[in-house]
This record gives sequence, C-alpha cells and structure tokens, in this order.
Amino acid sequence: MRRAVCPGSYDPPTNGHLDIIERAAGVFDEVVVAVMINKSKRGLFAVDERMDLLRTSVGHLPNVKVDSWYGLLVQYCQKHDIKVIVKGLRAVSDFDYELQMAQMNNELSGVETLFMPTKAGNSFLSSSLVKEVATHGGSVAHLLPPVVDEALRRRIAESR
Ligand code: COD
Repeated sequence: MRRAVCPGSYDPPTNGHLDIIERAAGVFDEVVVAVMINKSKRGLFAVDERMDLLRTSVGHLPNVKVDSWYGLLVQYCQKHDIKVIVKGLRAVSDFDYELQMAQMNNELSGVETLFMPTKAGNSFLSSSLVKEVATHGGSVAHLLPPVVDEALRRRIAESR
C-alpha cells in the first residue's frame, strides 16, 4: 500500500492545505494528515480542535485520516511505516526551509519528501495571514473550508 503523510501545524487548516491533501489522496492509497504538536507555540486552536476541523474538512476523502504527533516527523513515519512526506510549496520563499527539512528528514530516516506546487490561486494563502485578516474583521470565508470559517469567527468573537 502506498502511504503518505501531509504534516503541518494546521492552525487553522485553509483551502491551500485542503487542496494539497486532496491531490495527495489522488496519488496515494492512504494519506495521513498529521497535526504536529509544538509545545512552545500556543495556537489559536488546540490540537484536538484542529483535528476535528480537519476531519470534517476531509470527510469526503475516504482514504484520508487525521492524526497528531509530538516529536520528530520521521519518528512518526517510522512508527507507521510511511515512506513519503508530501509538502505544499507556495513560492520560492518556502523552498529554502522546506529543502533543508526534506534533506534532514531523508538523512535521518531515508523517508522521501515530495513537493506539490500550490494552485496559483492559493499561493498567497497561509494560516497566519488568514488569522490576521479575520482578527481585523476582513472576510476570509472564500479561503477556508466552511467549518473552519465558522470556528474562526467564533474563536475571534470569544476573544474580544
Ligand atoms: N498552498 C499549498 N501548500 C500550503 C499552503 C498553500 N496555500 N499553505 C500551507 N501549505 C503547506 C506548507 O507548505 C506545509 O507543507 C504544509 O502545508 C503545512 O503548513 P502549516 O503552515 O500548517 O505547517 P508548518 O509549515 O508550520 O509545518 C511545519 C512542520 C510542523 C511540518 C515541521 O516543523 C515539522 O515537521 N515539525 C515536526 C518536528 C520535526 O520533525 N522537526 C525536524 C524537521 S527536519
């Protein structure tokens, strides 16, 4: 079985993430979306909340499952016998760091990283910009899965 992992912070998931996950699901037999836990960075959404948002957003993809992990991504891959990491690339600015991580992950474990170019219409899209725009009242509904847009509005309203 050809399996791949799409790792990320997903705080929150955007249409850019979803596009990469959907396309990976078309290429691999099984795709795991792994919410990577960063204990030094408090997110807007808790890890469990991000997982719920992802589960709802990928509900139409039967070969995609959602998980979380604290530690090295390659340890997750080794534990679950996953040989491929799929990453989205938005622009040249993503490339330097993604290349470094891909090489380190390969050096550590032999796991390969495949880069998928973002859809042109998503190349400006990031979780952090979406949060910033939404916090100041801008509409980001067209950039997010509906369940995420709703959760984001609610979270921002709660924090006011
Ligand atoms: N279009 C296409 N792809 C996109 C878009 C978009 N609009 N937005 C984001 N993406 C891609 C990103 O390029 C990335 O590949 C993925 O989606 C996740 O994005 P984010 O922003 O949610 O997550 P990041 O970039 O913060 O995730 C970094 C990781 C958590 C994957 C990384 O730090 C990691 O693997 N950490 C685990 C610890 C570890 O193993 N460290 C050693 C690394 S060598």
